[in-house]
Amino acid sequence: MLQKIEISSIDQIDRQAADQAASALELGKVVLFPQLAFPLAAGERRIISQDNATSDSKNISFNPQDATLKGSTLPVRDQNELIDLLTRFGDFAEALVCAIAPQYRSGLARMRTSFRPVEIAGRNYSWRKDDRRRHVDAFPSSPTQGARILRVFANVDQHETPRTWRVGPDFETYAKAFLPKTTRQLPGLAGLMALTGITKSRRSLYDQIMLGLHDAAKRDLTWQAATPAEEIGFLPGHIWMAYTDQVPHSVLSGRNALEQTFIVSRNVLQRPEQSPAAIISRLRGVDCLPG
Ligand SMILES: O=C(O)CCC(=O)C(=O)O
Ligand SMILES: [Fe+2]
Repeated sequence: MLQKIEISSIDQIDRQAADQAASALELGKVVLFPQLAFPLAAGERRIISQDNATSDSKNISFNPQDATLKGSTLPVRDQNELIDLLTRFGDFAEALVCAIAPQYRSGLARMRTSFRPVEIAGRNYSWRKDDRRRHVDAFPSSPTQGARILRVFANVDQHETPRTWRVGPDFETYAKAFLPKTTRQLPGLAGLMALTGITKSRRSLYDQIMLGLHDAAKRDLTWQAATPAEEIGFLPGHIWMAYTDQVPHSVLSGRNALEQTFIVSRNVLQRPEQSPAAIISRLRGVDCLPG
């Protein structure tokens, strides 16, 4: 479930490295760039090493669409520096994605950039928010209608703390285990939620099923314990990315990560037949994508 690409700068990505990375991503692997560090300036290192998040938020996030920062208790001057850092990381992540999959450029939307300062191990979460349980990503208030969730991460910890993930099994195995546990959406509810702003757009059958697959896995502690996974330790300096709507993943420990979320439209995928929507539609015997 892991594809390593040994390059030390984005410029070094040639056709072969790009193809290797893009196919691995669409086949549901985590793509790791062990030599491709995201360098920090001295002032940025200072921001990262202080106590950063408000106690009830697990992330500080920057929304590039309206330029708002959420979850930070830093003084205003440092907040501006953090916004600069997150913007620079977003630019870096976007350049990396476009270098490995130039065809994504026309279908790529840059969403939130987050800084995840707080140690994962030993915190308390509700089961639905507990990313220490394996899951595929699905956003309750932001339906994608079949577009994909691509995320780029960097471990920027200054004390050599790895960020440890567990990944697996493949999406089809995961979907077969949990599809029977997903529930139907009440008729009329999707329209009502969109109308009242509970969701930003209409929750399609695809979105409903993906949320069900997310929740059912996190609820099932027996499955969590019994299903084998591959453990990966991402070290400071590592950059990694994955279609997190496709790779079952959990994070066990680590602190100080940067993350950039992209939404990738279906029509730029190289292998749409490997996507969660195609696999779910095949297993269910119905087309789960909207019109
Ligand atoms: O913070 C991480 O390393 C991953 C957490 C996660 O599963 C998520 O943000 O969806
Ligand atoms: Fe996740």
